[in-house]
Amino acid sequence: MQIDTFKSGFVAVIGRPNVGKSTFVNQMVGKKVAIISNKPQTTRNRILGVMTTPTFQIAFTDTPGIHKAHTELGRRMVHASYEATSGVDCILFMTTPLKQVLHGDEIILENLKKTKLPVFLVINKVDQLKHFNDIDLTIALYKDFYPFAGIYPVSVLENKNLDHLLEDIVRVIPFGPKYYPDDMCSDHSDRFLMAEAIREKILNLTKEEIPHSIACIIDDVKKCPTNEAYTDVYATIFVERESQKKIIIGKNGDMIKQIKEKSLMDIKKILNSKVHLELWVKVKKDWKDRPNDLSTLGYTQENL
Ligand SMILES: Nc1nc2c(ncn2[C@@H]2O[C@H](COP(=O)(O)OP(=O)(O)OP(=O)(O)O)[C@@H](O)[C@H]2O)c(=O)[nH]1
Ligand SMILES: [Mg+2]
Repeated sequence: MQIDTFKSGFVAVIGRPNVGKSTFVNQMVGKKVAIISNKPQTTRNRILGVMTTPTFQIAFTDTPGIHKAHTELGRRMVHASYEATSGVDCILFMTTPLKQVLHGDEIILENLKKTKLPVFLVINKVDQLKHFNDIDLTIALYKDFYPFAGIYPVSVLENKNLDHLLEDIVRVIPFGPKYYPDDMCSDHSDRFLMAEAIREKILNLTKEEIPHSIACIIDDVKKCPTNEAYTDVYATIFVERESQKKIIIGKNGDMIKQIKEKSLMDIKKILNSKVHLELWVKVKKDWKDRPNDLSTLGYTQENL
């Protein structure tokens, strides 16, 4: 690595929930560092996703979707997202093709007006447009609203136009050292990734208030005492109400069985081992508004 030609930098990815921020960071890193779902507020923590090539290294920070928070957890998530925009080299503001500037986007962009950093507008999901030219309207509206350093209509799912965006990110990041080792993709522990994998399965298998009401922690990870080839993983899923516990367990335990089977596939890959997974479901009433519960579940100001 030659310091005078190698480039390295930090990039925050922010935007409303569900616009595709985590999908984008995973795509850039080439590995799943953040969970994805079609439910808003999937990501709850800042997650570092490191992309390393022979000529540059970019540390992306995936962030929770910025929304009007109604709970203490929500307020902490939004705070964490704005915090992620300091100390970086550039900011990617992600939105989707729209016929007007959404109020949620207006609020984020008003906040970004304080920054002197280059802000790139990334309009994701252009694959959903009936006519590609319709994107011109979104571009015109957003351009009037904020002095973006660049505008990129992209489709992360179809890998469309991401190369242009990447080229421009590399242009704005400075020459510098490789901050992270080649094999480091994320800053989170295996326990975090496993808990998130379980939460992702629940997000994708349930609806209405359940996705927002669950939290998951890994209680223990140890070698199986009777079979060395296996790792035993013990996890607890927390819900807010007794009725939600019933839904998570499902009729004859069908739902928890599905959650377990789908989670196991990811957990085996994370640990690179055969796994016995034990899942428990517990009720922690209104945990999203109780600072002590938020700490127990890992949602502290520092952790987010
Ligand atoms: N059609 C289409 N869907 C996409 C694209 N990128 C992401 N999605 C979908 O959009 C949904 C939300 O994606 P996420 O990456 O979880 O969105 P997010 O912005 O991280 O959401 P939060 O974590 O809630 O803030 C998922 O269903 C993705 O599959 C895209 O380019 N095209
Ligand atoms: Mg996300």
